[in-house]
Amino acid sequence: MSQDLETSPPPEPPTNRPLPPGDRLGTFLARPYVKHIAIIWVICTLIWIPIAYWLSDNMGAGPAASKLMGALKETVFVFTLVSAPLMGFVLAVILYSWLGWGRVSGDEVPDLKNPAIKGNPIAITIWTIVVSFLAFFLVTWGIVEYTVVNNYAAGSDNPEKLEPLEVHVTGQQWIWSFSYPEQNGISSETLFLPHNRPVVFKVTSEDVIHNFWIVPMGVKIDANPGEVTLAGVTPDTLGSFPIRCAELCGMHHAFMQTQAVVLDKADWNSWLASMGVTS
Ligand SMILES: [Cu+2]
Repeated sequence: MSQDLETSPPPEPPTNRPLPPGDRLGTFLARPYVKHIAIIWVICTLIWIPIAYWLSDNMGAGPAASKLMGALKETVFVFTLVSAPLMGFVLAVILYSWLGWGRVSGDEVPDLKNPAIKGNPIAITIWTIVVSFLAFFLVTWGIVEYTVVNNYAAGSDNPEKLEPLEVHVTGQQWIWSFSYPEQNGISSETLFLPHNRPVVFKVTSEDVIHNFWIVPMGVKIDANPGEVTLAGVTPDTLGSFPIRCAELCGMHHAFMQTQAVVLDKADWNSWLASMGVTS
């Protein structure tokens, strides 16, 4: 028994102990799986970037129909882009764990040269600086973009400095209706808007909580019974755009949809004339 122990010492079990002092980073980088994970990391990150662009470009039912929506899409893209390396790293570790390490089985002893990177001050410092920089960048971007979006909502992107058009929006189970107090109070169940003129929506509800959402314009605000909420946008694209209710409001919530139609000056005036408003 004692002879056995002397001739064949038991193998050291797999360990998570820190690396011994010395060139810890060099030893870590020299491990074979570090190189493999790094390669998969780069590939996953590069694959994620076009996917992020596609997702941000296709959110909100087609191209942006206002500068406000353009700014929102840009922010979604930047945030996704900045998170791409982190996402790539997580995917790389998952893939390598599955395909690389997954083959260790039975009584095979795992490679003992792979203890964790615990206690490596260089790695901890790099990681802390990178994460702090990313967090600082995202907070700064968020604050600046919040101001930009609010200015757009207030009509700062209106090229001719026109007075905002006021539109009253009322949600009820399960339709939207719009009225135009400055145009003799005419009303409609399709939202007609003039091109490149800022609009202020005063939004309310007749019954339960709804949410007024002009998807490609980035306008989205609760419609509360007994309250008026405000939203604004300058539509900068001619055409017809979906409006949805974005708050579950009962049986036919999913059908609480209509259209916003953005008209050029001549068409806007003809629509007003067809409603009996003379300018
Ligand atoms: Cu609804």
